[in-house]
Amino acid sequence: MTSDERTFLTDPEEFTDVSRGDPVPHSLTGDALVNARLTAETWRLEIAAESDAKVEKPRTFEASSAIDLPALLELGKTRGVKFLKAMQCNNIDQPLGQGLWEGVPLRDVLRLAGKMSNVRRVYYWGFHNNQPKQMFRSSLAINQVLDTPPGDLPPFVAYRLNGQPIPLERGGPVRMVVPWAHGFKSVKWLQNVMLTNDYKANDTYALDNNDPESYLKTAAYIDDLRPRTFPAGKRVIIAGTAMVGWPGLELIEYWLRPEAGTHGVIADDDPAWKTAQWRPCAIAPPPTDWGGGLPADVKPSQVWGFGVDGKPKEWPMRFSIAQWSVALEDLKPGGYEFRVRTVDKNGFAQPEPRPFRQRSGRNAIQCKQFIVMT
Ligand SMILES: Nc1nc2c(c(=O)[nH]1)N[C@H]1C(S)=C(S)[C@@H](COP(=O)(O)O)O[C@H]1N2
Ligand SMILES: [Mo]
Repeated sequence: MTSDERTFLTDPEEFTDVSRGDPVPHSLTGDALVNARLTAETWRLEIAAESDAKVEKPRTFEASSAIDLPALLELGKTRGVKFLKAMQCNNIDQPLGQGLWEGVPLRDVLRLAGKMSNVRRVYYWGFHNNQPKQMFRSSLAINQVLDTPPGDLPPFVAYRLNGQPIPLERGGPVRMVVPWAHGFKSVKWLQNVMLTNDYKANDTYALDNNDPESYLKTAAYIDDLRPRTFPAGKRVIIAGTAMVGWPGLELIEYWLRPEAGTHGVIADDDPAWKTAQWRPCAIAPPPTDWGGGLPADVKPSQVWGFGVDGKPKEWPMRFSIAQWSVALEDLKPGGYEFRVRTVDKNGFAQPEPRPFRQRSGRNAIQCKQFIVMT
């Protein structure tokens, strides 16, 4: 997707899908879908406890006491939250899509199971068949579920995306949304919550050398250049996205240099990094008409991060996508290398402060090459 095609909220159908399984759960139909409890009528959420953790009123499939969708929606009337979040996989460059997610904080849902004790972590997973390839679990420390820093949002159990029921492909009827985290914490087709006294993460993603706690990184990504050859004397426009992660976003900068014949690769210790001239990119302003950007029945002031005046408190907003662009004028004929980086609110320029290439969020500085013709 390029910046011309990208809308502020991504059509749920247009998200990049990375779901596991064969067949993927969202390909089920008819009775198989009903048996999987993946329709609005059959969906249930189990809350139980294991390994010395206790819960007063377990809500289980077996005892027909699991929570159903009407109960969740009822809770949403008083406890509901609305949140703009970009889904960002920690192993894929561009964000997968951005949505307005609505749901109920997990801590309020847990109250439906009464008192709990001896709990250190919360494990959760969604519908899966018995193939190990389809299993997908995640977990949170109990304090991440119960406490929230002022001005932030807790993990929540989501049932609406862009004002509509969450489609099956996006993990509906009900999906977990962990505001600060990469996509793998936001488990789709959520059906099980297990309170545990275990202190270890059980995340499926950890098995593949991923950091199971990796908070969203702030990082910029460049849209594919189509074409990659430009006529001389014509302005060259380059655009892309930046993920505004846990440390916020201060600015986005680009560095343009003549092609150096290394196919756009610069070693980490190359002195060129030290003399690079970084210049600011333009960041797209908030949509002027939020009424057009948000579902009809949602007022901006009801959404996390907006003030009572209906304006975003900071821009770009944390956990969403910033769109940037650069207009390059009067370029001499030749080959060029174009790079872009973010600087976060702590003053760290990408790929700092966590330069690890993968497994805790992709944030290597990207390079796109192009040619200006004679
Ligand atoms: N049940 C389940 N939930 C899942 C996954 C999965 O394979 N199964 N993939 C996760 C990963 S790795 C990511 S990045 C996001 C992607 O969300 P999306 O498909 O809505 O774009 O879903 C997460 N939730
Ligand atoms: Mo992912």
